[in-house]
Amino acid sequence: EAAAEQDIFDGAIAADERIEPRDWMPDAYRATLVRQIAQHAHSEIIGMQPESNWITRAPSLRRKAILMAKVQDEAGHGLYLYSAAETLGVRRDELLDKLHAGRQKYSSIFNYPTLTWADVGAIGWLVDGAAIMNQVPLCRCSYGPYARAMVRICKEESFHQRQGYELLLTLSRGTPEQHAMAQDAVNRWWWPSMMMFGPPDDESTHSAQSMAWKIKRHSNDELRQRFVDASAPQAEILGLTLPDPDIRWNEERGHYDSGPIDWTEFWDVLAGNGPCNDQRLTQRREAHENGAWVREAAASYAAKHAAGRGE
Ligand code: FAQ
Repeated sequence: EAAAEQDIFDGAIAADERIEPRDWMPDAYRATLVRQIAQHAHSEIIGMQPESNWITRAPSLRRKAILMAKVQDEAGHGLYLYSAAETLGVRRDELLDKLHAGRQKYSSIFNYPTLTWADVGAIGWLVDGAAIMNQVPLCRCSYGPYARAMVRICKEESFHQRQGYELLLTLSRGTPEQHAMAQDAVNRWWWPSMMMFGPPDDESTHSAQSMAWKIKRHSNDELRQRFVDASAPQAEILGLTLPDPDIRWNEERGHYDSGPIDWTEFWDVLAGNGPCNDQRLTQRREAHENGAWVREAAASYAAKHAAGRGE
């Protein structure tokens, strides 16, 4: 019978059909989805911290309203993604406990500091730009709830990317000091954004299996190349330089070439030694503890409501 179930699953994957929560699936498929969706959800909520650092210091009411909306969108993305993970039979509080204990990862990118207002622009342009490049193909992921969650997330991410681009363009065309601030932010965020796509293909432990299961549709290096190809001409329009002297158009390949990435830095950040790892996790744990009364009140309200209906 197990063999028959495996055949049905394999057939559905081969036919590009969606796997749904009640369908039989291999344990390893379920485990890899829980791992990836949890990491993704954690990234969204940890990712609120670097930008929220600037909400109180946004330079105008308009910029402040935009930034608040963006950070709230990220909380929303976290919620859709935790819900998608729950359809695989895990509980949200278990996932949060693992994040708080440092036993589940979140994206390396959120362990870097936001030093100036221009960082908000660089995050929108580069970090959200990289996120979209990686996430649009996830709308076609073989697991239904994850794929559907990604559709709305991607629409919101593309708005985020444009607000960052517009912010940087404004700074770049501003005073020489503003231009320099924009350039400095791009210098600091470029390489960490390149690392968001994950290790090179020959060091990516999960890629081959995830691609066979159609969870991932493209390899880490393929998506990274697309990101360079999209970013190089955008940088020119912005009047800013990407901090990689090897970036140049390669007529033969039909792609931009780029220079080597410092993978030691990437693995170091994953090991917990990035500039802000401790700060991000501490702030997250504190926020969770400070929110305990809200969870208790909600649970108690739900219990009272259920009792009132005689259920
Ligand atoms: N950071 O075998 P692979 C956002 C880990 S966007 C940390 O290649 P895989 C939006 C990987 O987990 C950011 N860890 O792994 C936003 C694995 O470790 P494990 C979130 C990384 O899964 C913008 C090991 O390295 N986006 O939040 C990273 O096949 C602005 C080996 O790697 C997503 O999560 C990294 N960068 O490919 C929010 C997208 N890269 O689990 C706020 C969904 C790799 O064995 C503000 N995820 N690792 O312990 C994915 O597409 C994939 O999981 C990849 C990694 C492509 C990230």
